[in-house]
Amino acid sequence: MNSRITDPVLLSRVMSAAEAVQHIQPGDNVGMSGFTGAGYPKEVPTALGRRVVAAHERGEEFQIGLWTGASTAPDADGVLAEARAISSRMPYNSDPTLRALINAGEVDYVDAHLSHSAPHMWFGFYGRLNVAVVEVTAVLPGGMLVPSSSIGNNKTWLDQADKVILEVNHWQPREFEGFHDVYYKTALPPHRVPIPLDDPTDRIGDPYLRVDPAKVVAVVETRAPDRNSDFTAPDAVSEAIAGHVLDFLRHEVAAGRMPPELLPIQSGVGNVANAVLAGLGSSEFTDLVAFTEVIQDGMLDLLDDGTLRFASATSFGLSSAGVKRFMDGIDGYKGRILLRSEEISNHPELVRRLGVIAMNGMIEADIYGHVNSTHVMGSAVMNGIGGSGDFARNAYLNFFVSPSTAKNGAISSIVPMASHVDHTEHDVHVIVTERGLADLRGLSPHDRARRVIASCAHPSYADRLTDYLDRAIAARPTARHTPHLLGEALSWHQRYLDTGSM
Ligand code: 0RQ
Repeated sequence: MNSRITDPVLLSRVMSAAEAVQHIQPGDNVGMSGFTGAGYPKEVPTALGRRVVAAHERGEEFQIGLWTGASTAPDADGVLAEARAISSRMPYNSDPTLRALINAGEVDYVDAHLSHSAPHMWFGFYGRLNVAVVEVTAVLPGGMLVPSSSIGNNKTWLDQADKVILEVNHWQPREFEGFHDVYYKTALPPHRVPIPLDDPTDRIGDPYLRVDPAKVVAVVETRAPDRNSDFTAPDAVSEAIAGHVLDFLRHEVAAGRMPPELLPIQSGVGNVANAVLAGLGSSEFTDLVAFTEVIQDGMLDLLDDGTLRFASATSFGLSSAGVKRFMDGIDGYKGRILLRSEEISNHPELVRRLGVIAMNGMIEADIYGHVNSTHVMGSAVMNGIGGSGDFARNAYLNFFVSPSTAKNGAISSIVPMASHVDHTEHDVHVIVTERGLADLRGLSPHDRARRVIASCAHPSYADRLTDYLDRAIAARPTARHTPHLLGEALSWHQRYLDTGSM
């Protein structure tokens, strides 16, 4: 008996990935596991890509709609993009090959709030899910599944799909059993009830995913690792940003607006986020908890040094060194980490009730406090909104962080008017660059604009931004609430486009 597959019926469905993908048909919507490069299927996407390429060579059309938890990896999104296998994609992508196809207009991308993706599936907003392809750590009798390094939307895909392909990954530690909390008591309006999670450490569901064995058409085995991208060491810019965030948290504690152990923290992905976490590790803060999406290396550091006592998330997003550290010390993390479905890890009701401190990256902010997290020059999507809206909109306190310039200083991250808005002036609390921090809470638009320019803009752009604001105020005697010189505002972006750099 295969030690990872102890259900005799499902053991009888073990086959190769090439055989398994015969169950996926052109035009199918396919829900795959995967979140920030963790827990995505490793064998089926490559086999599907080969099948699609062969079909295209025969002159046959073959594309699928691809839904996931969030980003996957080169051996999932990447191979399928290269095979031109994807017609539409939801709800988050960071793969560069797929990004290029989306921006070339060849793939329809639905960039959705991550907390919405599962409920909108249940509501029927996205149509039928034909096949689920889900990585698991082990298959237990009766269709009980030990999840792997992310949960994402797996519960929903397994539940809603007509057919299911399981990938059992022997690389994932068998000791994962007990690290997950899958809440099954979700209901549709008008029958919804409050989610019984009062504290980030609460366990409210089961350690297992469930699948109806009758729907499982194939089980594929693999030993391939997760993506495990490495982080770059914090540089002076990200350290300066982290320093401003930490000073501000101290200030909030001193003002009595937060307890000394802070409130549950959420941290976006990337190097700046990692630097903030590193800053927390070398600070006086202790006994923290995280209510977040992704556990990246910085959070593992905090769990290791005792700064963090508990982390609730939906996924890991570790470097290869981070994975080794986690696997070596896995028993010590049990009970201190819980992975949940993304409709729970990112749930607006929970984020609001727990009073989360949200920290996320941005592409640009405008002087009035609108934030663009997704679109370069207003047109080309970078990744997607991910969970940033789920957390920021409902947070007790949110930070948006970025270097003050991009592209070696050619672009200001502080602009007169954001070229695309993901988070509005009504939602954004604190903007941080390496220059400083602008606390926008309770300020009128003019005061916000002065503060953002003074605290966050790079010196080579600050005077021009002030000049813009002064002239906009002067030019709009009857519209001075958030005055703009519309043509000029967007010329900030046009100027860079005119250089031909994009
Ligand atoms: O592109 O590498 O080609 O030069 O954007 O920018 O500075 O490396 O920053 O990795 O933290 O990403 C907003 C994209 C920031 C990210 C964003 C270009 C820049 C570079 C990346 P190059 P940096 P980061 C949790 C929460 C939305 C989702 C989210 C993001 C590239 O934080 O995707 O928050 N957020 N999820 O050059 C032109 C500007 C630019 C710019 C940056 N003003 N103009 N290009 N860039 N600013 C995770 C999940 O939800 C899963």
